[in-house]
Amino acid sequence: AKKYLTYEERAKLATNPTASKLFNIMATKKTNLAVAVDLTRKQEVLNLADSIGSEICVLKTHVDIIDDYDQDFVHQLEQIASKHNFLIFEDRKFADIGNTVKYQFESGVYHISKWAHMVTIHGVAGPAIIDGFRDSIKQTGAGLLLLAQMSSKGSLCVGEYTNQMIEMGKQNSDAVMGFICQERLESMSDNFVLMTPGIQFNSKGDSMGQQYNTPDYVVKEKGTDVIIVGRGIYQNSEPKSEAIKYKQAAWAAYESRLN
Ligand code: 5FU
Repeated sequence: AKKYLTYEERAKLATNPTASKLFNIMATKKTNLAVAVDLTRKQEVLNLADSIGSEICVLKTHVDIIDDYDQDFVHQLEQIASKHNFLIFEDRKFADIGNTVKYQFESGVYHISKWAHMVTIHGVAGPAIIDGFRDSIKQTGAGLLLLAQMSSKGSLCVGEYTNQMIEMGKQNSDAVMGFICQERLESMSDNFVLMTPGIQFNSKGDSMGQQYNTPDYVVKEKGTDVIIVGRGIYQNSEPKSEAIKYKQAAWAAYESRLN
């Protein structure tokens, strides 16, 4: 059987500052729940963030789906994040050459590098994509999450590609805080945070390829660290009490795997 360390112990092993910070927040707040707030009006995102902020370790955004995005949105979200002690994760899925992703990260409408504690990147362009983030994250300590596996049906992030992503993470463990994945593989060392989307209690999937598992399955059986829940929470009529249910299930799964 696998030997699981506590999140406190993992915080000490982390090689990226945001990974360490996240493990500590999880341990302090006793939550390994991240919420994907895929709402399209800024006030809706902010209201939900404030209402569930005490229950989560991370709030995941797709800022490019917000119709009325502006600088004030980011400013307010940062205030809510510091009030409730959670981190902001922009799920941008950067995938281009280093020089282009540097512009996409730092410039344009969103200036993601100025406010995101972590962002996702694909490895299709090869490991030099990471060089596009280096200047910026040297200053901020932000973390990169490598997409090692995806939740959707027919995903091509499998097998040897997944192994290469893990290798890319290990070769760049100062910048890389962890992986987006569906399972803990033996080669994923304890300094990395493993985050898993595709989580819902009441559905097996949607009509566009999404596939769902339960918190208990991914954290206890598959050994990942943080569950990412979207529609299961923000589409519920009582998002706060539903968030508490996911938080409790994911935390119980974490505690039971330690024994
Ligand atoms: F990398 C991934 C992935 O493999 N699957 C995902 O679903 C990211 N996601 C994101 O998690 C996706 O873009 C949504 O923002 C979120 C899942 O939302 P749901 O409503 O819980 O399906």
